[in-house]
Amino acid sequence: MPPYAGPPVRIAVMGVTGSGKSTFIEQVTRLQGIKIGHQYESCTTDVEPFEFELDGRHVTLIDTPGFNDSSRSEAEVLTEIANYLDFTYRNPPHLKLNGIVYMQSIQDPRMYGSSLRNLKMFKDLCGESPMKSVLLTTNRWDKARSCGDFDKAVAKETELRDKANFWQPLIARGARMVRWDSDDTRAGAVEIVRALMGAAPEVLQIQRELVEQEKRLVDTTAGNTVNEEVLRVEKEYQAELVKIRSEMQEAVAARDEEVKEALEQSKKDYERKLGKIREEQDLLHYERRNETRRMQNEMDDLRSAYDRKLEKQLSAQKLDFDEVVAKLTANQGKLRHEQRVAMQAEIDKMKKEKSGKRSAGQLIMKILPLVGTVVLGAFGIPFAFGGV
Ligand SMILES: Nc1nc2c(ncn2[C@@H]2O[C@H](COP(=O)(O)OP(=O)(O)O)[C@@H](O)[C@H]2O)c(=O)[nH]1
Ligand SMILES: [Mg+2]
Repeated sequence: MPPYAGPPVRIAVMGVTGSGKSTFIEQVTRLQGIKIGHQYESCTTDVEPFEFELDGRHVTLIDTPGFNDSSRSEAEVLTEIANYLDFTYRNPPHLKLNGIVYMQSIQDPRMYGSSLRNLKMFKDLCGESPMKSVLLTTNRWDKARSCGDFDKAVAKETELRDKANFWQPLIARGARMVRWDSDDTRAGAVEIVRALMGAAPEVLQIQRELVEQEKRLVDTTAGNTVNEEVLRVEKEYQAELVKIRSEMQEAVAARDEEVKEALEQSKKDYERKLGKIREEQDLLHYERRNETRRMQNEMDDLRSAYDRKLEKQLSAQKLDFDEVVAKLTANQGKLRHEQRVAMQAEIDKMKKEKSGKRSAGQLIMKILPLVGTVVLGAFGIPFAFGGV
């Protein structure tokens, strides 16, 4: 087992499409094959984790799609992000985020509608608590310099910091603002990741809502924001259809075939758009509880089948209880503090049993989830890897 210098670190990278999230991740991780966008296409359509090692720690950077995605609706993007955050937090080992890098180009002449909307979604996803581990990161300073726009960029930075509808409320709640100055591309990006590595893992508001409160997506804060917009657009389309129908009656009365045909086409377009809106509503109203229960049950079944098989193999090995305890104790210095404490508790519990009831196999079954198979193997505990 690699002797990591601390617990694993998970950092999400968020921001509008084209802000430079994938570029940032590529720079830090030096991983090949990360899709970088050009012009207006959106490359990151899925939530995607990228793993690497930094300062002896296992770090995962999670690339996310922006809410201004050119090919997908807000409901689809939110579903994608929510599913990932839900699944990773709901299931063991209940992963949380240590921090979030929120990327913003300093070259945007002003905060566009899409930037503000994306920021609103970001606030809704995070909620109140985790702002301490948010780094509001500005990039494209290299471009600002080369275009002679550096002073303008600094003014923009001040505006982002001070304005109530930009970052000021986030900063007031503990978010920090940093520059990712691409003149020292990798070093700067690594410093940003480092600044978040010490932070304790936090649960995002959307994770609390979905997992702890078992809400449907539409009933979460972020889901509600998307749904309000979906409902507004639905109303607009329906009003258009009413208008088209009455205009059609007039065209029929006037026997104007050309106008009638154009209106027919228009009607079809709006009906298609309404169909798309319904799909978005279905996504938001989807009853997740059933699905997550089913997944949980499947995982539990798999686990107990695995446990039964393992227990059988272990008992067939007729291990000596005292010998296993001695090996575990001799090696405990290699474990993290909390693993050591939990392991000792299991040993003490088993020692309280009458000597006939003490089982090395059962003890191993208890210790296994705490430290993993590889570690037990490294401790010299005879272990059944094959066939399980
Ligand atoms: N000049 C400059 N270009 C950048 C910077 N960051 C990203 N880009 C460019 O911006 C475009 C979009 O970047 P990408 O990483 O795909 O954005 P994403 O949609 O947020 O993942 C690409 O053409 C990048 O090369 C930066 O700091 N400086
Ligand atoms: Mg991307």
